[in-house]
Amino acid sequence: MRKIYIWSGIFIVLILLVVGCSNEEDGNPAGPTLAVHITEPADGDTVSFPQTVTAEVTGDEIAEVVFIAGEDTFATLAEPPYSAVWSFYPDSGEVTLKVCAADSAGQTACDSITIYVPPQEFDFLLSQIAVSSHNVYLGWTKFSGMLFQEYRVYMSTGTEVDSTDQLVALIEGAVNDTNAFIDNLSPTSDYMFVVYAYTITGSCYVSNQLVVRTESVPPPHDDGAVLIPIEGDTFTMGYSWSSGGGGSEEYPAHPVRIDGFSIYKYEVTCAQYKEFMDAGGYSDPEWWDSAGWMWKEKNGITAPLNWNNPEYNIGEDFPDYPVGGVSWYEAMAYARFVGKTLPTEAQWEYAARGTLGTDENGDGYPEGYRFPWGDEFYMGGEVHCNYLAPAGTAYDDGFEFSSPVGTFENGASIFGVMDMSGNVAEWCLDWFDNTYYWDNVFDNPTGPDTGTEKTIRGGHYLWRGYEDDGFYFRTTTRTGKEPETRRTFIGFRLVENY
Ligand SMILES: [Ca+2]
Ligand SMILES: [Ca+2]
Repeated sequence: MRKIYIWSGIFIVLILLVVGCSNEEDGNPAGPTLAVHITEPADGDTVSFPQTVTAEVTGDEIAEVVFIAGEDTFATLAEPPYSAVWSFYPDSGEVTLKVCAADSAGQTACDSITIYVPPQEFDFLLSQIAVSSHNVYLGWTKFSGMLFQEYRVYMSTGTEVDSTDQLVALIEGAVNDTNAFIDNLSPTSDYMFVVYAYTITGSCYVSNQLVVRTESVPPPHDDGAVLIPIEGDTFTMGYSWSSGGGGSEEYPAHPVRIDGFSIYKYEVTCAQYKEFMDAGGYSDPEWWDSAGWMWKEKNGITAPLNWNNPEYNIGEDFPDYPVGGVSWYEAMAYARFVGKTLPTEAQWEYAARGTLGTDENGDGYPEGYRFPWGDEFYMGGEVHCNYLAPAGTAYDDGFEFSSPVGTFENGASIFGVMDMSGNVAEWCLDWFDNTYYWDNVFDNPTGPDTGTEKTIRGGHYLWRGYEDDGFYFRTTTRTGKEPETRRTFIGFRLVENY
């Protein structure tokens, strides 16, 4: 009997406790206790990637659920379903997989399991995508299941290659870049390459050793261009005219000595450029430098901007028109294709302004012309170049966009070079620097050693000139654009140096 009394007493106490809890809930609902249970994968499982991790989370007002593998948080979810994809391989071995939840009251709960990551194998294959006489474009396996933080490409001229050899490419923090362009190689030579790939946890994978034989140097292509020889001389470069103003980047006028060279009479035409395209110019690394090739690859460039777009005068239907829509890289690739180069800014300016006129700034050398054809934009009341002017007026040149090269015969420079002002603006070889003239480089200046923009000269068909007497079409006008810039109104011509 006594035992019965005792149990009855405990029973009564329990009922009181439960009732007491119920009363509290009415005033401040706390809901079910926060709890986390990982349902996929199971404790002890061997996982594969990508691996889906799922958890059951119970509780009230769950604020966030965090998924952690080892030290790495790979997902944070605010709402159910609490399921996340663990994408990247960690190092092989046992890994603690943890899911933690927090509610709005600040309570937390976690569940953790131990899973096994098997050793990962992938075919880390290094191969040659393209090769020329002086460079090679390499590519290797892209393995999206593993997070790489660094690729290192080593090169050797021996029979083995490893990480003690010359490091020729270092790709950091860019897990998606699995290419390298190695330049400055010798023709018809054997090179051996290997790639070391480092994961974010420091593991290293090593590719196969790849032997590459560079090609022989191909002969330059003959594009049939008319070249005008220009004798070496000293001329005034930059701005010094007392009237008409000028940009500060044109100051100061200074004497410059130029060696003799030949320059294209016309801007490079669409017909000429098509020969480069038809010869596989865009897929042959022979004609490209590293920056240009990687820019082209990254952007999938296979033709000039608006090539064969009937709204612009660029493409197969416009053989006699200047090619536009080319970056500085494409202009340089074409130049190498024909064994020539872009003019230096000094060569360009000399071919445009010449050595006639007075010595206005007293440096002992004539000023040359303000425009290729003379000192007045509308000399003789005529239009001398393709620029932008209202249609149907006396200023109109008759072309909305570009015009066939050499259309404006009265616009020739004293050397007979055509379209130096107007039609398409023209890339030059030099980096652009608006204070470069203050360096007063006298002998064959080639511009600053580095920069962010390449020099562009001559003005183009979308620049106006009728309101300001052709201010932007003067032979001294300078501007610059990043080498990757492509505009339908920017083209180029070339020079041959002796
Ligand atoms: Ca025009
Ligand atoms: Ca031009």
